[in-house]
Amino acid sequence: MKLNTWKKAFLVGVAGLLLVPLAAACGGDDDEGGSTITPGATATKDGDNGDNGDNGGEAREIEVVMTDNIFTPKEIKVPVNTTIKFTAANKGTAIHNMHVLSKDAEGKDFSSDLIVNAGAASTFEAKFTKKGVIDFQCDYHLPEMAGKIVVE
Ligand SMILES: [Cu+2]
Repeated sequence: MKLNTWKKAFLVGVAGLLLVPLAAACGGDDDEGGSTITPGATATKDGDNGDNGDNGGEAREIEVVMTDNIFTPKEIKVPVNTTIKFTAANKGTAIHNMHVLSKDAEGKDFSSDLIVNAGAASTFEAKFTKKGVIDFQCDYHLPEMAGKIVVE
C-alpha cells in the first residue's frame, strides 16, 4: 500500500510535470497573444498622446508664437527621436501657419492647420528621427517668417 501510494504520487507528479508545461504552452500562447495586442494598442495610443514615449523618448511640448511676421522662438532645439507637441499660437493680426519642412514616416510634412487665424492656435505633433537642421516657415509670409529646428 505504501509503495503503491508513492507510485501514485510519482505518477501524478510525472503526469503533472508533463501536463503543466503543455497546459502552460497552450493556454499561455493564447493568453499572451490576446494580452499582448491589447496593452500594445494602449501603449501606442499613449505614445500618440505624448504622455509617454513608446520608443523611450519623452514627449515635449513647445509653443511657438506667431506674430506679424515673425516666429518666436525662431530657433528651436529638440532632441532626436522625441515626439514634440507643437502649439503654433497666432498672436498677430494676419493669418499665419507653421509648416515644418521635414517628412514624417509617410512622407508628409509636419504642419499646423493650413490657416491659423489671428488669436487662434493649432497643435500638431512631430518626431524627428535624424539629427540636423530643419527649416520651418509660414507659407504666407516668406521669406521673412521662417525659423530653424535643430535636432540634436
Ligand atoms: Cu505668417
